Amino acid sequence: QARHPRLPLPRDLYRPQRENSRGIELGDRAALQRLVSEIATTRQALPKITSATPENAAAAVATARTGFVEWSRTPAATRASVLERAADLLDRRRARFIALLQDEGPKTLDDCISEVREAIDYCRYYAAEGRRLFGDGMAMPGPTGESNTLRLRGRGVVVAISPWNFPLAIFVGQIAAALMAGNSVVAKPAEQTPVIADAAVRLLHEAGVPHAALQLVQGDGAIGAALVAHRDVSGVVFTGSTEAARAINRTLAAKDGPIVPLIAETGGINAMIVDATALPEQVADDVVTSAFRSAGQRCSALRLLFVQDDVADRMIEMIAGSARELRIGDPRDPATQIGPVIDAEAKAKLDAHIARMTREARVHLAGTPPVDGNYVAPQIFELRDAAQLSEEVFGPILHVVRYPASGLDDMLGTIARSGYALTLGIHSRIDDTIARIIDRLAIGNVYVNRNMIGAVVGVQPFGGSGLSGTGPKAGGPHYLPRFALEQTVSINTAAAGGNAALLSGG
Ligand code: UN1
Repeated sequence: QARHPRLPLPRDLYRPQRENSRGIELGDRAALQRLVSEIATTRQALPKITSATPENAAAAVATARTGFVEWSRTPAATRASVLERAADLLDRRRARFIALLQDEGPKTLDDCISEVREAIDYCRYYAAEGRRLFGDGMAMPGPTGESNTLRLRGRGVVVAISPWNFPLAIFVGQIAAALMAGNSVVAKPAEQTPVIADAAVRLLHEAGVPHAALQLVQGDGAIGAALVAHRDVSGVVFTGSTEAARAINRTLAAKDGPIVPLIAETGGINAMIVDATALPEQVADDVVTSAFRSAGQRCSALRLLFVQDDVADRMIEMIAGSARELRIGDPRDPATQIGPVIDAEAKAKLDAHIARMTREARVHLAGTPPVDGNYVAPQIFELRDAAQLSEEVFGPILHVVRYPASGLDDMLGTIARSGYALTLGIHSRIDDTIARIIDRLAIGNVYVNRNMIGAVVGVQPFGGSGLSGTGPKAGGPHYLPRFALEQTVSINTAAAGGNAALLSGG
């Protein structure tokens, strides 16, 4: 240890504040208890939702096309007010949405509280950004005698395809952005979570989004593909698998007619690097949160942990010890920390991976899940080589690889070559090491000496590149413009009467 600097230990572990907007502090027991009672009273049986036909999908695009005309002419400030009203309604009906997220999600109470808050944050953030960007346009300084303005305006009908793992936040976030930018939207939620989507769309309509400007189309990937292939679609925003994003790209590329942009956020084999100077307690806490929270069903979750070999035994032991303590069970029980995975198919896939890893890797933690339900208990496997993990495994399964002090550059090469570039964790107390890693790896979201999930809207813009997506980052300043067309207007202001007021009130 002598070759590492001696640094003071922190008094407490750092846990990022998730409560970034109004609402329950997770530590406030009384408020939490009130919320839990309210959730119980609002709980209803989940209604059955039927899938759309391809004809329904085509009709939705046609309706959205007419809806675009009125909505795109609605002043940006009015569109922003509608989103703000939606945020207020979500806040007021938080208990109802939490019940839906617990039942259909199925998500833990902590995850539900965070998710409703994130949906609210998206509405408010895009409303605020929209007021700033879509108001009067940007005056471009130039020669006298003319005015030059760069304006943003809607593209047309945007198809929004969202995942089951954030059935409210990402669903609402995509729609809010597309609407704020002046588009009409045809939303296709994941087929696993139709009820939450249905409730969210009703709320947006109630908040003032015209029905024709927001159409909901329920169904599986084939319905999504039909929407993407429709000739009257002007943009696609997608969150889901890398494979599905590729398929969308191929469909868009093969279409006759206008070139249609794709905004995609996909998966990752997200790594965390822990060197010998890292603080073990902080590492254990952050690894457990990053790998196992939400049952590992976040695209941001940690999959591959690289630990410097001289501290690896101790680190792994501490991580396994903390993971063993996690409470796994019914997501409606407020004490539950890990709920079930999304469905039987997901569980079967994860179980098959666990069986393979049990044969091919060293087992450090092999939890046993409750028998009834789609539960997968946290697992920790040590690999000889990072190449043993070649694709994203979407569940509470952590893979560990040891690296020698001299092997940092090789390891960075391995991470870079994976082609995924979504999230990265670094635990080190050597600034040069941290800087070298950040510099070498063009990964979308880098988290230093903290956990690597739960990006906060407007604070930690989220998204990656390469196999992890196209950008721009959700919840960041460049997101809305990508949903819009740019229009440069150059006016001769020296002409009789001048035309300087032409663009006001946009
Ligand atoms: C996803 O899981 O599809 O930072 C993306 C986070 C979340 C991840 C959302 N914003 O953990």
